Amino acid sequence: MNKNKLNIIKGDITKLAVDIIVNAANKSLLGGGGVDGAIHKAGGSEILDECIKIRNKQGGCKTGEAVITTGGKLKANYVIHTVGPVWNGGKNHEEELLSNCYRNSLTLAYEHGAKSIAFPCISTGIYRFPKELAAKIAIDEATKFLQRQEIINEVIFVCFDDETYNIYSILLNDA
Ligand code: AR6
Repeated sequence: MNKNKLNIIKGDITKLAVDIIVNAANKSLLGGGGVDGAIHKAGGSEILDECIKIRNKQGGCKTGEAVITTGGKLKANYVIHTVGPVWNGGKNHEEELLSNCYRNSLTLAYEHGAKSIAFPCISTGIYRFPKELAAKIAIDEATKFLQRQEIINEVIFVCFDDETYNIYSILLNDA
């Protein structure tokens, strides 16, 4: 039932025409490399301006939490910026914190009436979270969320490389 609401795409998240895309940001909210750099570059300065306002108000964003800005020049209406955990061996609540990223982002998307949302594979780049474990957490949180509401009807996992795409394909086929 929920399975066809979960989709995977290989490619660049900045190109997607969905209601909301999620950014794998850092606590400063001031941009960075990886998908964060790509989103700010494609979306333009309006996104950074709103990030700075949020930062001035609440002092950045804690790990596992999420904030929302305009999508600027992107096709997406909004960007949700969430801060994934840095993988440090797995004994520093990394799994729980990554679950929080997905759950808090989905909650914020729901509150903004989004029907579709696309996620990058949070924490699996510069922050070194193991890819398969991260994919299991992402699928698990999205599945649980989709079961308890009817506003969001499409969650897309955007995989940037073949290895990640294959991991999600196998996990979703087995689910
Ligand atoms: N579209 C989709 N996925 C992408 C794109 C893109 N355009 N570019 C990279 N990825 P990362 P993190 C994938 O490193 O590990 C930043 O500097 C990438 O292959 O972007 O959460 C922030 O400011 C990987 O699978 O994010 C933070 O300081 C995934 O996106 C830090 O990196 C996440 O990789 C966050 O590290």
